[in-house]
Amino acid sequence: MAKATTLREFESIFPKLVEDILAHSRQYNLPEDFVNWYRKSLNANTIGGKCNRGMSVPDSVSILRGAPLKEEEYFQAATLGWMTELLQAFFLVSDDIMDSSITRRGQPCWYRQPNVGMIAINDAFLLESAIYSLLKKHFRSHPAYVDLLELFHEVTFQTELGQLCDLLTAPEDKVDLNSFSMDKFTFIVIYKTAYYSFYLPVALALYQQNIATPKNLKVAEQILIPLGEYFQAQDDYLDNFGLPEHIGKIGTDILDNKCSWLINTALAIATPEQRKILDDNYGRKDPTKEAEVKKLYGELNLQQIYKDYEEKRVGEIKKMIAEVDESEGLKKEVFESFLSKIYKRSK
Ligand code: GPP
Ligand code: MG
Ligand code: MG
Ligand code: MG
Repeated sequence: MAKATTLREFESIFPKLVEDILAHSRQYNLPEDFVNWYRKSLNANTIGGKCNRGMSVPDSVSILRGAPLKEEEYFQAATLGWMTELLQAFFLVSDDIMDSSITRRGQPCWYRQPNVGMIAINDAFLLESAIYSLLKKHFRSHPAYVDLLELFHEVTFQTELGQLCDLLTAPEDKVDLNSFSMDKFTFIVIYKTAYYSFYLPVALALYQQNIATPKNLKVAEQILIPLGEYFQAQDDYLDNFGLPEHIGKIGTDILDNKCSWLINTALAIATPEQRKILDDNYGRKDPTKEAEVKKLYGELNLQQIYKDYEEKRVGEIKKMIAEVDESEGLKKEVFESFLSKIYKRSK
């Protein structure tokens, strides 16, 4: 078994990348005050998470190589990992504004921090630009440079489509629980979460190793998309049942009228009386109404239903992993390692 990277090891690469990004901004004679703002935003929004996505790139690369990575190889793989974390930072800063969220990673959301406000929108764009700045600096001469560039663009587009569906199924002023369904949930989460969180890190590792054959990419997609679907069901579960001090964020899905895993599961089993409680209280910007829904979620025993769903899903995913064809250099262990990072997570 290849040795997994540690958060400390992975984080030790980031300061160097920040300096690369800032050096790019200095090429345009950006005044030093503004360079400092950019540095602050890069550090505040990219560091401090679990880095599961980012660390999965060096972890996958070392599994694919079947040997520990030399310093330079680790740096390359970790750089691709940090690019996925920058993409995530760009999405989270934006998502927290759209979801009117309060906290993220145990801190006030970036747009709620002193003197930031809507400058956060431009900061989100700058976090995205940082990806391409690093890609050019470190991968310009890699044979897969154009593929890597296209992959980031495509996955960003897919995520934006998913976010669009997430927002359009959750209008602020009109609650209609009939418009929700598990099929809609599935579509939303595949696009808003699974591609960038699961497919992207493994596809990057395959490109970096020059083994991104059409077959390997397809197999990776077939396993990682269901894995991402399961991950977002967990996120929705934790939005209500997780402890804010533990998950670092305060759930907003009920207040925000989201087409989440919990509401879809509740709708499928609610009695007519319980359905009325949901119709009257879901998606209203009112903490008392939110509490009614939370109470009902408990009464419906959604915790146990979620645990059963988790076991079933993970069983199916393990079965798919067991069938992976390793003939073109892909390894089952890439998927086993990713699954083990999220199975039964509580944050
Ligand atoms: C997670 O949804 C999805 C994203 C963070 C993608 C956002 C995409 C954009 C194009 C901005 P979520 O709102 O459930 O996440 P969280 O619970 O972390 O707020
Ligand atoms: Mg959100
Ligand atoms: Mg959201
Ligand atoms: Mg969520």
